Amino acid sequence: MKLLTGYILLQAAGLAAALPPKLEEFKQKAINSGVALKALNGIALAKAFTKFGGTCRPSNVKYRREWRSISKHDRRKFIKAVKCVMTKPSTLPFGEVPGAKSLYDDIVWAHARRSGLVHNSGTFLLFHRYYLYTYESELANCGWTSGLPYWEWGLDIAGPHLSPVFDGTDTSLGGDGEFVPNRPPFTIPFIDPLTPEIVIQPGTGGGCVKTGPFTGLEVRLGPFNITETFPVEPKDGREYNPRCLIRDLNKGGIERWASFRNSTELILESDDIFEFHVTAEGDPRWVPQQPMGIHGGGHSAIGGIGGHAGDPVISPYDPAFWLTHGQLDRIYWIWQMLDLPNRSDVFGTGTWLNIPPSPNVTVEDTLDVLPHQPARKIKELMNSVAGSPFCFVYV
Ligand SMILES: *[C@@H]1O[C@H](CO)[C@@H](O)[C@H](O)[C@H]1NC(C)=O
Ligand SMILES: *[C@@H]1O[C@H](CO)[C@@H](O)[C@H](O)[C@H]1NC(C)=O
Ligand SMILES: *[C@@H]1O[C@H](CO)[C@@H](O)[C@H](O)[C@H]1NC(C)=O
Ligand SMILES: *[C@@H]1O[C@H](CO)[C@@H](O)[C@H](O)[C@H]1NC(C)=O
Ligand SMILES: [Cu+2]
Repeated sequence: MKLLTGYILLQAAGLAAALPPKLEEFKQKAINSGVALKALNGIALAKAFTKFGGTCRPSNVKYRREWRSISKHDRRKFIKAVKCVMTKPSTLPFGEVPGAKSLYDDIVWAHARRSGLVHNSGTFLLFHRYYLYTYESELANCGWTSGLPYWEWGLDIAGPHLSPVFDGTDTSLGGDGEFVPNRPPFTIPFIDPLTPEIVIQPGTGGGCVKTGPFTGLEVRLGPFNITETFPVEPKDGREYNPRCLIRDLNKGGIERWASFRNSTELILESDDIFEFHVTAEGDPRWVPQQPMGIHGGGHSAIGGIGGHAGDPVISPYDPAFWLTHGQLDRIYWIWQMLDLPNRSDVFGTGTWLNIPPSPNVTVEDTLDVLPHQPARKIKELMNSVAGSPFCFVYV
């Protein structure tokens, strides 16, 4: 690790003032194969090492790694920590969410209660960053003190069912759901009549996850009535409603929206937070032709409860949610770190698709992840190595 740090610092000295690279600087082959994205991650990392603040420094920064670059021994250790979070009792006030039995349920609820405020809104990227941090902190209390792993979708364009993330062994997050034949395609309805309907063909699963460490995982909260959830805290869905974890691995989600090319172009072609955010999230108001984005693409590669094909409000029930959102945050992080001073802003209002209308979010506004993390100003959450509270980088 010392060697790595020294190398990064050396690079940082040369790169600190460099302008962000442009699309033309990379060959199409490098973009499609992931070579370009890896290089961009390297530059972002070097630049991040010039941005330390607070108590965050090279000696205590957490390295968030791709699942494949974590040893099998450590993957088992990570899975053990996840199970520990799933075993710890709920700490929510008695009766508030009767279905929440474990700390993991509490964390799922933390997403559900804010769902109508933090999707297709100005807080989307940073709420989810803070949310990942919440989980990473609880994993640390359970013995996993390294960075939260992420899943590079581009590596699995041939099919997520072939991925070490989902191969069903004890070093994976479990296999695909049981195959359910003859399912109709899933169609995303759009508000704007001019947008094309997005049709997602069923993937290779569709049923309960029956292999790997999370076999028998009990999904308890939900389903939530989305009409009610947006924009207020949902009233229904809080009861104990035990059922299995459903997955539907689907390479179409990666091919169409979350390939190396899609992630790399997003980074290189977004000049400001408006472009980056609305493209990444596929906000139908601004990019009606591409209403999925890498975010929707990453989710639909998991499908079922893990994806928007299921119940997006409780998508964190799938242990793979965290790796998919880790990848989204990584792409955002790379984009930011290439030019952090100019990329520390927010775009959008405070409600889902601005329903009901709300003021523009500003960096002086606050975000929380109740009851786990206190309200913090959005501007404090911009820099992942500012120590306020973040102290992580992606490698
Ligand atoms: C969801 O909530 C809305 C608004 O309260 C209501 O009109 C609708 O009937 C509910 N749907 C279901 C399936 O309960
Ligand atoms: C995503 O990339 C693939 C190639 O990997 C391309 O065919 C597809 O059109 C891209 N999608 C978007 C939304 O740009
Ligand atoms: C980024 O910010 C610097 C000053 O911090 C400025 O000189 C530069 O022109 C900005 N670049 C862009 C692309 O806005
Ligand atoms: C909110 O942001 C939009 C887009 O940047 C801008 O056009 C609009 O004027 C802002 N509204 C207010 C009230 O500042
Ligand atoms: Cu979410």
